[in-house]
Amino acid sequence: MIDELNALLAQAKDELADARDEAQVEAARIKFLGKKGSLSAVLRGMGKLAPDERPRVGEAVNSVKAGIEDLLERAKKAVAERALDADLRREKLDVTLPGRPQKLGHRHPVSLAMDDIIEIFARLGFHVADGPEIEWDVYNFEKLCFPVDHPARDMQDTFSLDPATLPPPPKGAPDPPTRILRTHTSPVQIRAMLEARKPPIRVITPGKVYRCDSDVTHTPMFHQVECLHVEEGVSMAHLRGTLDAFVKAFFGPHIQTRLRPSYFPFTEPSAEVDISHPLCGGKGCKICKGSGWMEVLGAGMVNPDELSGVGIDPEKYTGYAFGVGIDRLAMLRHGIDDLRLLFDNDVRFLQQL
Ligand code: 2U9
Repeated sequence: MIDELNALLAQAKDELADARDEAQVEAARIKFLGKKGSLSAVLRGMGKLAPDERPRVGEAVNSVKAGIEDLLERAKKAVAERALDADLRREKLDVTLPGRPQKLGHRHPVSLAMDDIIEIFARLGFHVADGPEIEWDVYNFEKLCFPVDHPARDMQDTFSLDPATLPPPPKGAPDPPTRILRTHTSPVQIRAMLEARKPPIRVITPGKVYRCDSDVTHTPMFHQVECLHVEEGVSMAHLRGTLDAFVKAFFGPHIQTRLRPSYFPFTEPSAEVDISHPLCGGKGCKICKGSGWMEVLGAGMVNPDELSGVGIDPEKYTGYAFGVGIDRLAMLRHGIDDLRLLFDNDVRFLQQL
């Protein structure tokens, strides 16, 4: 019987040496140590032994059982180590490989244009003023000499707000006061003049403005910058010089400007300002309809009634002002033909710029 037990141990040793996975180890455990396994079969035969043989065989059974348990434990460990080795080989990382390039974002073309404009005017001695986007009708229209029946005052053209939610109105506001989304940044110029009181005033007002309009060339919100210079002796010549310096700094030294007579309630005289088309170099193309020129700005001498409206003597001081859509400047710079592309936030489009 002892030989039988030793043979069992030897057989377990051989089989477990070849075990390739946990399932084979488990199968060997059931085969040798299970209830219906080989060792149990040997134990069942012990009843037939002479009583004096039993202790020796019992000891041998225990020793073989411990031996097989030890073999099973080692086989389990070996299988686990081999599996780990295989995993590590499969998932091997080459830490010397270069990393995957990360896509970096960048500033929006309108923000870039706005930053450039602020920098250009800072070099010309202008400071930046900021104001509320929700504005009083009196600052947006009245103080800028808009007649009461001007179409811009119509609800079709301007976004109005509920007067019940208003904070206290400014001095001189009509009754009941009307609050709107500013349609231009000119009210910031009015506020700047009221605050500065005394010229010289050189200020630019970049920011968001709102109009009820939406098509290929108009969005309900767009960005504008206005420039205002009030001082003794300021003339149209200063306006032209400043415009020219700005356009050349923004688009390049080869860009020409020309003024055409126009009308705005807030300036007199007023002009529309064209620049030689940056994309065709002034030669004429489809976009500029063959003319070589693009209209980009509005400008003029500040209406004297506005100066007196903010307590500045129009007999002593004069001023020029101009306004330009920043989105339009960014479009011209990048050759974009649909304003709405700037606001769709399609990263594939923005990445090309
Ligand atoms: C004060 C007095 C005058 C600002 C001006 C324009 C002409 C003008 C448009 C250009 C494109 C608006 O964004 S746009 O649609 N602007 O044509 N703006 S003069 O004149 C002022 C401003 C403030 C006190």
